[in-house]
Amino acid sequence: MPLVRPFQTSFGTQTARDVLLVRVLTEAGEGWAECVAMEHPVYSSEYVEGAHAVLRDYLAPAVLGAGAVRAEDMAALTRFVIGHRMAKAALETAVLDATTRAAGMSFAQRFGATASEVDCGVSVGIASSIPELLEEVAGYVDAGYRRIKLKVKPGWDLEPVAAVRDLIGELPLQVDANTAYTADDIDHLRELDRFGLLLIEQPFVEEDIATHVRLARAIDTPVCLDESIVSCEVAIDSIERDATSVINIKAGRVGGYLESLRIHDACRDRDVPVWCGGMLETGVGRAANVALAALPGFTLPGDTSASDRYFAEDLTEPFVLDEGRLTVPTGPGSGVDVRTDLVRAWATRSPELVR
Ligand code: NPQ
Ligand code: MG
Repeated sequence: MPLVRPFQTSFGTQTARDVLLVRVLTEAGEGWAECVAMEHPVYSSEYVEGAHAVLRDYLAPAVLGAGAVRAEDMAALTRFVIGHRMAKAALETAVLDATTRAAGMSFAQRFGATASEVDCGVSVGIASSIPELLEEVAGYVDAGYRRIKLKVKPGWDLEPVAAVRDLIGELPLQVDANTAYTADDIDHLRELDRFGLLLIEQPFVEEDIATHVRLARAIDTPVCLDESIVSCEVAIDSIERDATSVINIKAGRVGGYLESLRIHDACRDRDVPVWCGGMLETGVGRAANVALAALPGFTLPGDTSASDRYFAEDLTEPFVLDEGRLTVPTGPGSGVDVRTDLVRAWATRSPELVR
């Protein structure tokens, strides 16, 4: 799916989203989900072709061979496959969609959501100049977004952050480095303290918890881990080591929404705020994210932007911003219907059936 504008991060520029959809057919009915793996393994080790292969050759056969299956059983059934959490998340979410739909229960109800709408932020890519960045940010402020997140990297940090802070006044602002910095940059990153940021997201490589601890000690701005948090256990460990004081929850990265609920609960027990990350989901994945973001521990606006932030036309009815918020779907399952005519028309390959 073409993006409405190129999205540049410290790991590259995306102009389109290659979306792997999973549909499960069960005795109780069908369920849909979206795999958040990117086309290339440049954000995480997972990527579309790899996720497709591991779903086809390992995950789907294991689940199909297990007889009656609930979403709650799937983590154990697929534990023999190491990693591949985005692929596992997609399969589990499709089953969760089928089973909750059949039960007439919404994702929001299943997750224990307490809000009927969620505050939305927007993630803003690296621009080719400061004036272009300001023009893009001004558009999002006009649209009503309640928090701005700037992608940063060495050479694109203090100047754009200063300019945007000037433009938006007190509006909440945060930055995301997607692992672009090293320990040598700690003194430089401390200069971000003067902009009153909500947080700095994932400055160092995902395996390097120790350098995040060092930065957290040196800087007033809260440090928030994204890529590093691949499970509830890692989340708890990172919190206990004071590497992170805020957590970005992305269901794909941690293996699904059920693991996301565990992370939410563990963070709540420890008074650590969480927010819902985004992976340029279509309406299929966005619906589930909005339900998750409606849980009480999600006290910061998420990257749960409106459909038109990324796509001119969405695979479901579009999510539309209303006073900087999105409405939590209330229908059964994810609460959205996949426009199968569009999926067929835009498909880059024919569906593959595993039975
Ligand atoms: C993040 N997301 O928080 C990610 C990174 C990201 C909204 O900033 C295609 C698919 C392109 C997933 C670009 C946001 C992507 C992507 C960036 C995820 O780190
Ligand atoms: Mg991030």
